[in-house]
Amino acid sequence: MSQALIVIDVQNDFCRGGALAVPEGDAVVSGINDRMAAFDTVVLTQDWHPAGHSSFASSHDDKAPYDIVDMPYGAQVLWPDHCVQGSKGAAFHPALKTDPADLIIRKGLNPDIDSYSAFFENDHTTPTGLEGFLRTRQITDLVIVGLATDFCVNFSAQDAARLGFSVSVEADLCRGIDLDGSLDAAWAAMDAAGVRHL
Ligand code: VGL
Ligand code: ZN
Repeated sequence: MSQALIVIDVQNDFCRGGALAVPEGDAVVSGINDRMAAFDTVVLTQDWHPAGHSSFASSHDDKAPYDIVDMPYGAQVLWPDHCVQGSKGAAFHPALKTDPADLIIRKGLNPDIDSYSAFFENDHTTPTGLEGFLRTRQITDLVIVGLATDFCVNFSAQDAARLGFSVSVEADLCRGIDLDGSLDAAWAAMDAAGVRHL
């Protein structure tokens, strides 16, 4: 068995003072840094949207952040502008160790489709390429940590389990946004998909 650590979106905009700050987002950074040492393969993901991305409330008339709209690929929460390509908010948290990363995968680049998962855009079909990277390295087991538990961690973990990887999410190294019970719903959905968690 060969395992990889997948670190989801530990970026300034999801941490204190950021555009879409996750409560206690910063609290995961030092534990994630320590965890990296146990893995031969470390992957970081980076939410990386073009300005005017369709997931931003500001791109829609008469919509506010956290409203939900129907997109061709399904329901989409609208967010404050965040993780705009090249911005300080899109950069990794300054204390996150990035040197151990084998791969940095950027997602959310398509202006018309959001991408919570590290594996597929929110249409659940357009791949990011991460699956191929992991398979060509014969990786079978994934540990997933980062931000936010109920969105990008959740979607990544479910996709990984459906792709046949053995998946654990380490809850103490994740923090959630929790919109209308989304955190409990995310844990239930991950359980149903066969994701293990501590
Ligand atoms: C995320 C909302 C929008 C996340 C990214 O990293 O969980 N959430 N973009
Ligand atoms: Zn985003």
